[in-house]
Amino acid sequence: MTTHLLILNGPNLNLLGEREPEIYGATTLATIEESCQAYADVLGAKLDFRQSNYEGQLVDWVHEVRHAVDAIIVNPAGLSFHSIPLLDALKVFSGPIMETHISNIHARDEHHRHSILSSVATGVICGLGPYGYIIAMQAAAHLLGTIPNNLPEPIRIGPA
Ligand code: CA2
Repeated sequence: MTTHLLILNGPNLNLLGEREPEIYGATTLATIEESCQAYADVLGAKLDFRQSNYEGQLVDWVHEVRHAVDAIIVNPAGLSFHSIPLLDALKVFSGPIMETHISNIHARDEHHRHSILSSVATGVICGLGPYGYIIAMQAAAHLLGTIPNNLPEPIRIGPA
């Protein structure tokens, strides 16, 4: 069966590339989506890529897909630091959750350092720029055991 991945993006990420390029780079969210769709093809996976500025919408999406997708990759953006509703919604999902941030949140100011959502994430990727989304997809497929056989062993299996 085809692996189904969901990438969720939180508030303000629709503005990527427009402001604060020194922190978040110049790549737009549309370009990130294009690249993720291309990598989904490499993985033989189906990808849903969504963004919302509304906490409740993100919560609704997690509820909606909880039995339909195999892994969730989430950049919760500003919700990372206070959203108990998103934390609770993610808790009901039983597959891998890859929390992904473009910037290195640990190297930032106090407000941006502690994501409460990390406690329910299977893995956390940050500081790799938009490339982190690709790594998160790969890690999710690895955890699901669905990386295609035609990809090299270090990508499929890694150190044994
Ligand atoms: O590095 C990330 O991906 C973040 O999740 C981005 C959040 C920030 O609050 C997190 O600490 C780290 C901010 C998203 C705001 O998006 C913007 C987009 C364009 C210009 C300015 C902000």
